[in-house]
Amino acid sequence: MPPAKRQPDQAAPKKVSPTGRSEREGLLGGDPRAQAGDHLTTAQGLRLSDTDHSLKAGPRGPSLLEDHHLREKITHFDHERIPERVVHARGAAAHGTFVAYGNAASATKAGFLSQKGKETDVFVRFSTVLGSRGSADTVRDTRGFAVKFYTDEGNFDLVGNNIPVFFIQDAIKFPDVIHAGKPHPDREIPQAQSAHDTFWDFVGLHTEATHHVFWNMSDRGIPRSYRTMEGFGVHTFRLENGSGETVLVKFHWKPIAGVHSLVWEEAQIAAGVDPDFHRRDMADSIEAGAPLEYELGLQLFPDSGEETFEGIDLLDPTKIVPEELAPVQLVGKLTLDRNPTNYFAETEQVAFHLGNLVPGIHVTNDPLLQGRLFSYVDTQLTRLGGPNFSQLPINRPHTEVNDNLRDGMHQTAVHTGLAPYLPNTIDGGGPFTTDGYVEVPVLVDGPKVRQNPVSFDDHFSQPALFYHSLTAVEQVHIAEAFTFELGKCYEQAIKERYLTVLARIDTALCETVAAGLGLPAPSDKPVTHGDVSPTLSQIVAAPGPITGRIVGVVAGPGADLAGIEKLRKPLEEAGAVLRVIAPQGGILGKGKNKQVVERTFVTARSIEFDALVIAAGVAESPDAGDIKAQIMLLEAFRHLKAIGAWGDGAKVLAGAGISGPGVLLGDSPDEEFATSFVAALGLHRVWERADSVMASQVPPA
Ligand code: HDE
Repeated sequence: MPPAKRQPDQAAPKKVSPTGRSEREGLLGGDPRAQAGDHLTTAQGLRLSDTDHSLKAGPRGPSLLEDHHLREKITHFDHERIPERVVHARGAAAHGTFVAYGNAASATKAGFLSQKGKETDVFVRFSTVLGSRGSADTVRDTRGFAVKFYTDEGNFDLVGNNIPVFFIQDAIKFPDVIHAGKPHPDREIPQAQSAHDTFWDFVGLHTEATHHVFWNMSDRGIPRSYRTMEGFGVHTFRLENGSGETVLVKFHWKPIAGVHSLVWEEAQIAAGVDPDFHRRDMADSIEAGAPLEYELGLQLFPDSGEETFEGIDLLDPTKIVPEELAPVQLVGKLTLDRNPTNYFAETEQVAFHLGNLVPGIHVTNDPLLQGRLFSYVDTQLTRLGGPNFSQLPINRPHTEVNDNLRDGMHQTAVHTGLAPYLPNTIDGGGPFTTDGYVEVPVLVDGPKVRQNPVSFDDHFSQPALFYHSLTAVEQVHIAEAFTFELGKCYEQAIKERYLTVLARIDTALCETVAAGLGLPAPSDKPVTHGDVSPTLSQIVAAPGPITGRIVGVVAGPGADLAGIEKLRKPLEEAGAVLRVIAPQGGILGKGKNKQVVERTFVTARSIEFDALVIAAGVAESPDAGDIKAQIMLLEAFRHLKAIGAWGDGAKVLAGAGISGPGVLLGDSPDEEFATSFVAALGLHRVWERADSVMASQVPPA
């Protein structure tokens, strides 16, 4: 039975787009973007002849209240802002497609996952958690990784993070952890940071946060780009296949470009030099035709009733299941290849909700997940101003909606019929509830208590597993991060208390941080996990893809422009971008080797390049020793980036005192030079250099 029809005596608003385009023009139902017409009009479509002067009583005279254009323009402007998200306010998004490999059918009947080759539209919003909308991208924080799948069976939202565990086990603690992490209520500082007293006060007292704290203090807290971040659904979900069999699951996003991070000093510099570092990287690379790519992976566990796997409580969101115990099975690919057209309409107004589920995917009793099922719709009511946010273009399902929900602020649907209630006879008895979503009839039984399962009391074994699974250089970064963050606290007792937490994880780590703080290291027996999970380390032995990586070539008048052109080819073929840096802007040379200067010594900073190369021919230039260029090279060296030079470019490096591992020299930018450069970039950093030049510390002697 189709939805109730409009009666012959009824009219409805004429079908026009929000900007007045009519169906007759063939535009409605097509592209919903864009203003209509070339003339400036009021919101009512009245053409205007002047928008620069208010209506006044004479050229010098007071403005007149009757100036409807002035009032409309200012009034609308006054209301342009909506409340920012209470968490994850700073974000950037992209459109894309998810394609299923077809191997998930035995686990789930969800069509978008189970049908081989099935393509589903997606919108993905990445974010930081703590900062305000205008805060910097590269702060140390967890990143949101929220995916809206517009499936044929309704929207499915996978609202995850780039860290697989959470600070708290129960949703009721969310306001506490966020109040502790947000700026202090008196002076509203510091912005977008966890390096302050209230955060460390809370996590020192509330030790179930320890595992998440360790991930945040690791390199995961400062990703290189959204392209190089993993994503996690965090909670355990339940899948159901076509035969009604169920299995428990943890969702993973695996970036094709590998998992890579910034180093701390780089992140700090970027926060000032380019606060839009991550969103710019994503938008630029999509524009340049280098989409962001990830594979969706499932870790499956038998749904045997206990909701544990190898002794790990699957309902505890502070625990992972190491991939060595339950491999991640890849079931589809996500490609983000289109930038939004309008930040506010799409990225700001998108509304995710954990309860947006489709048949074949179900929630579990994880108490963190359960509270989230309430929070996301609730928060949109304030943020998006009423209950009709699902009608906003970015939130609309790409399937039929017949929901019996009516009226409310900003209602844009013109519903027909008389009976938005069930049961009814008046509208033919519909809409009907056959073939719909059915919850798995899991038995719910137990006394009414405010308690956690006993297994939730283990706060330390998994942080120990995480820490001991990392390489030495990654462990050093963790020690430096704790020393920095606790060093920014004023209260001595808070630092001392956190050292007692570190003492439970690793004695040497605790001693290093204590020494950095100038405090005695408490002695306690660390917990022993006794195992490691090598997949937790980000450092790879073999070079990975270099798509989206940026190589800066230092040039200038007299530089070997043909050489630059020669190097550009293999780098671009591998998906990297080459940018020419010179003392001044403009164009170098002419003809086929002509080079456009994209950055000057004034506008360039090391942090925007993954590697630097000095072209032959610049060594003799008076600008070769420019202090800004030297700082750029020294920073890149300190940040363990590949650095190269051909011909007399080597003299510039020698002049800056740069030599050692990962400094690649050649006579010309020939194939061998390019190959070694691509390989060095593929390893992300020159980790061998870390021993002699600790990334966030002193410059080389
Ligand atoms: Fe969220 N979270 N969250 N969260 N969350 C929000 O919803 C909340 C949690 C996550 O790009 C809010 O629409 C509670 C875990 C992401 O628009 C709010 C709890 C994970 C985003 C909210 C959690 C997340 C949000 C704020 C504890 C990872 C950004 C604005 C039970 C698995 C989505 C909004 C976007 C946003 C509540 C915990 C991820 C207030 C109560 C765990 C990626 O509803």
